Amino acid sequence: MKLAVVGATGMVGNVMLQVLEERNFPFDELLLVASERSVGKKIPFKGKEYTVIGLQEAVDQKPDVAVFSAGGGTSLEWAPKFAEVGTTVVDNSSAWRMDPTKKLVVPEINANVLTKEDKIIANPNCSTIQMVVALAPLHKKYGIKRLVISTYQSITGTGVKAVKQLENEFKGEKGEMAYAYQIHKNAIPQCDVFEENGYTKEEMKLVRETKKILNDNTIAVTATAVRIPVVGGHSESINIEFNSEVDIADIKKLLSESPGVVLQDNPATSDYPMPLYAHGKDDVFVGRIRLDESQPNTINMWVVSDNLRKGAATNTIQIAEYLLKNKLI
Ligand code: A2P
Ligand code: 11C
Repeated sequence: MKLAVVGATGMVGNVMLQVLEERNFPFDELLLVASERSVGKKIPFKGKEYTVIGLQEAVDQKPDVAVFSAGGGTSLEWAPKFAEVGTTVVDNSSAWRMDPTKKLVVPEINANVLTKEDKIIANPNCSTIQMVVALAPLHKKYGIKRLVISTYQSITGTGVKAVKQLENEFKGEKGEMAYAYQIHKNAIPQCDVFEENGYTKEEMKLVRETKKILNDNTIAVTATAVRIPVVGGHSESINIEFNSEVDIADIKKLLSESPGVVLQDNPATSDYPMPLYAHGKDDVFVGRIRLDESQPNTINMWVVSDNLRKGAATNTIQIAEYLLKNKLI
């Protein structure tokens, strides 16, 4: 088994390496790949030192699996080149997600759609992954009619530049800006760029990807995505209207038994999910589950997860693990 990590020097690539190590992902050979700027750089992994190589050199080595987190442009250009030499690519960028010929996978929900013929597999957007992990078991039992989502997103979703911006602002120093505005002591109601309909790309990812993963175009989805000065993970307030009457105790039971979900919901002890505690963990934390008293068949809940983990690196590696376990590569 030859494994390539494309974007190994990046923020998500770095977490991918941590996750590979923690989960003892099996491989015989590891290729660490980045841009020409990083070729020759040394990266330690499991007590060994690896030299970063470029994309063409990696394709020439025909890895069995390549996990990608090197931006949409790199994926669009290079994933097909890897696929052509027989590599199965699991891609964390937005490049292939809505391509009808590509599968968009969250292992807890729909890994069973994967076959040996899938050579480019898309990993969903972070805010979508954590939400659908919590929604899928509820949709299966009660049928979701409509979702109203508000997100509170970590600056790590924007990358290193945003983390530096917050650090600088915190210290009162000037530096390069990742956002158009100060993020320290602020909330910016814009994640990614605006589309023509007045919604941001991040908001439309929540709308489109949710329907594709849950394989149900009848679900109505509307979202507001907000960036806040937090580093540990994304938080989401989700209002869920179901097709039938729901029982809060049963919803809590369903979630407590769902893979990848940790129920953290006890108002009496002020127990609820928070990004400070989700940071560095692979689970999706759910709490504040309560009936929406303003209309029938509707609940509110609060979902938190580390966007670099389950929202990116962990989900990608879990897809690769599924492929191996089911002999699809
Ligand atoms: P590099 O470090 O050489 O620029 P982040 O999202 O944290 O910015 O990381 C992006 C990752 O994708 C990095 O590993 C980066 O490598 C890599 N990358 C960016 N552009 C390219 C490219 N054109 N070819 C290969 N890797 C790229
Ligand atoms: C954010 N969701 O937090 C983004 C980051 O489509 O994979 C990842 C962008 C993507 O702003």
